[in-house]
Amino acid sequence: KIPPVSYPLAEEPNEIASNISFHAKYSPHFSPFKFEPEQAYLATAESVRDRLIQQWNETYLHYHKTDPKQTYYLSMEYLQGRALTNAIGNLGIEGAYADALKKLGNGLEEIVEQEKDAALGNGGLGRLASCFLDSMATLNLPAWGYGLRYRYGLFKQRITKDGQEEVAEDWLEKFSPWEIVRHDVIFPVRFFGHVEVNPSGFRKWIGGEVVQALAYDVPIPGYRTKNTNSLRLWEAKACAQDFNLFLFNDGQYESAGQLHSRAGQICAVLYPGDATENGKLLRLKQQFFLCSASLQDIIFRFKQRKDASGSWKWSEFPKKVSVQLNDTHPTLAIPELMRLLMDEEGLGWDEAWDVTTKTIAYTNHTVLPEALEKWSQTVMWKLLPRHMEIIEEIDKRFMAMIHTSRTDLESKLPSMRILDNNPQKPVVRMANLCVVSSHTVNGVAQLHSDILKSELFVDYVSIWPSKFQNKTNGITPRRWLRFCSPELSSIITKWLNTDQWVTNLDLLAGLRKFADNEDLQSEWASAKMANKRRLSQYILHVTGATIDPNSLFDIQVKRIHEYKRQLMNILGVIYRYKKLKEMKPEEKRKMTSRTVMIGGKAFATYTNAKLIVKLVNDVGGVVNTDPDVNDYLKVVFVPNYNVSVAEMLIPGSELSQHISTAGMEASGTSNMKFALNGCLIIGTLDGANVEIREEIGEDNFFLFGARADEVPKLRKDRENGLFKPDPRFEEAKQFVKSGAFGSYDYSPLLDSLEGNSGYGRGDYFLVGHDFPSYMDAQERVDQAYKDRKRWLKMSIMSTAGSGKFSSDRTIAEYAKEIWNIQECNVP
Ligand code: DL6
Repeated sequence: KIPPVSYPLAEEPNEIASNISFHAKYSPHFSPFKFEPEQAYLATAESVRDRLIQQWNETYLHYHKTDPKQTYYLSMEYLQGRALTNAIGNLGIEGAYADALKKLGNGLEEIVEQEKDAALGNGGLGRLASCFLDSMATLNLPAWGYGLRYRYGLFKQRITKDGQEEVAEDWLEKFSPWEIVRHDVIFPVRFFGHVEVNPSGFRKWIGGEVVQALAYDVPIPGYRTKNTNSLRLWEAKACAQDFNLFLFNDGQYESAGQLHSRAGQICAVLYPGDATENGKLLRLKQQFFLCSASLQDIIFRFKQRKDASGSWKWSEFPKKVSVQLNDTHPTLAIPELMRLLMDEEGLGWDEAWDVTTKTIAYTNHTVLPEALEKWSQTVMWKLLPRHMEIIEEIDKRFMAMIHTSRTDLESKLPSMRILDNNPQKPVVRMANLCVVSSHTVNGVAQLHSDILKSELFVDYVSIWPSKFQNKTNGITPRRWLRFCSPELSSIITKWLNTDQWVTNLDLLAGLRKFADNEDLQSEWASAKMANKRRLSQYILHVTGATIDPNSLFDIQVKRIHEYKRQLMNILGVIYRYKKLKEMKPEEKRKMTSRTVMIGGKAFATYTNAKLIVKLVNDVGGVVNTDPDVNDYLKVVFVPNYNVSVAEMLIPGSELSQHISTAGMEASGTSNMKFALNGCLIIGTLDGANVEIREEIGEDNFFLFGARADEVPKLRKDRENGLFKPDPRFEEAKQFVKSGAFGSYDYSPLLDSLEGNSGYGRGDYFLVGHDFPSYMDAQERVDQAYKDRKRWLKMSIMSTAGSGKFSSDRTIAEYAKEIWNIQECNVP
């Protein structure tokens, strides 16, 4: 119990200014007497954090006292982005802080720019987790996130003459004010070792190497609510006694600190390269580290709350705890919960299995075969021998169930089993383990969930039909409209006559009836133009390219992957460039002027993705310096795409490309962010595009390409030599081959579009098949853009139809239909 403190939280600008100065003076991070933007940012952040800590403590105490059922979201990735704008926005104190900073001689905009993105994620899956945290707090749900505190997170992307270069992103270099280390929250996590059986048959995992998991908490404030939840990030460390003083004094410095250095590797980077055995082992260690630390913490809290209320039973655990696995990365939570319950708490198999399967739910985020995790049994036996015993037992019992009660499925068992015992390469199939052991499995958009039920998990559906659900993804309207586009937000508030849309996004539908209104259209156009100007400045700053805010801003930003088909985009641009070069001046003048922006990171070892980055940059280098076309076309590669870059790009966008091969993008979430910001979509019927199109109306969506159910036949046709390429496609490829964009060897990329079959060959992603309809859709875009009134109407309709895609809706569905948790308002 801390004695009462008197620390008035400032309310008005003068008090806030003095509070910021207090932090600059008494919690300085630099030499004294400096108050430059960097220091001002840290002092401001600490002043905001004081408030959050107060709400945070009250939230924790309230949850502790009322002991509601709580959800724990386990994710290897979070893309939190910057926290300051979000925190003051959610607390409703932007104005007061802006005024206070002005009094101190600083602008809020400049101060927020000082913050580095917390980039502990890779793409949509990580950002989804962060949007979910925002919604959980806003909906007053007792729900926490668990993750890892990567020192470098995902790499920083630099663009050089050779394309992408990866550099460590040191977001913690100069201290993050948004995390608080909890020295009292620390759990041991074991690796390697062996299983010992005592005389009474009890099994125990002993020996090996033990590291400590230390908690760092990040406050997650809800929008205009007192509830402030936690994101608990684990850091791995070794103890002082693990440091070998004897070896050190003997001059063997590296050996002396070996355990410390091994512990340090666990949270060094997200997705370390896994081409080597060492790399694979490290990834598995990371996954287990997250699962073990989080479950020990969850069990500790369960017992602590129960101890306060008297007697309790383990059967109550699923009534108080729900664990959501964000993809298969945290699958080891299943055998770890079984182990903790059986070996540490003394439960029998049946009781432990009952508790585990009632507690854990699994979200699938991909059907791509290479992304469905399979771990080598050899590596697993080495690192986690007790868990492998448990997994074998789950597999054995699953087979026994099929043999006794579902003999019709016996022929399917080889692919349904958790263990694939192929003697060449025995593996554990993590998705199968999740499906067998979770009470609920969900996909992330309707089409994706349908594919899970009809293809990937079809055989399990016949055993457990009600286990499978859909939860279409969503995005937080706070970060992705209210804060990143304040101008458009004010217009929406004015026309809807309420700002309640920020927490009830369905209200946006009220804009539909004004979509033709000239006043709204003109206000809308000027807000979009202000955002385009701001974006143009940014592009100039980061790339040196001058772009015209009057041109159509056409953006594709996402991880670079062949299935996302950035290659189709750039081939389309190449064709456009070639045609512009061939046109007479009067023909050119009829063309819609475009600025095409492409951004995204390519995984360090993914050769073709890196080649795409290089090609886009090379095309930009030629097009942007060609006076023949410059008034009509610019091509920019936006470097180091991350959350704060997205906050700049999306409000200024007019057209965005979501053009994956149908059936391959589970959902997509940037499509939702763009549509919410009044940006029109050119896209395939894939992932959440399908639902977006339904909501905003098919007239407001530029559709093209094959449907998911046509894809298998198209691939077969291709294998049988039945594909006839469109001349435009051939011309674009030929232009690259001719050396128009330099002499770099693009043949691996171009070759992937040739041939008849195979993943990565034979145009598996159907770029050639979809290219003509893509180009036709682009033609429709050009025509629509010429009709300003029509375009503005479509833009307003996009925003108006985006209500469904609030993560508040998604999280409310998870809470009701999967987690069975209720809101718990902090009084
Ligand atoms: O559900 C979030 C996000 C989806 O929007 C994307 O469509 C999907 O690709 C992504 N999945 C992953 C998993 N691994 N892979 N590939 O990142 O999840």
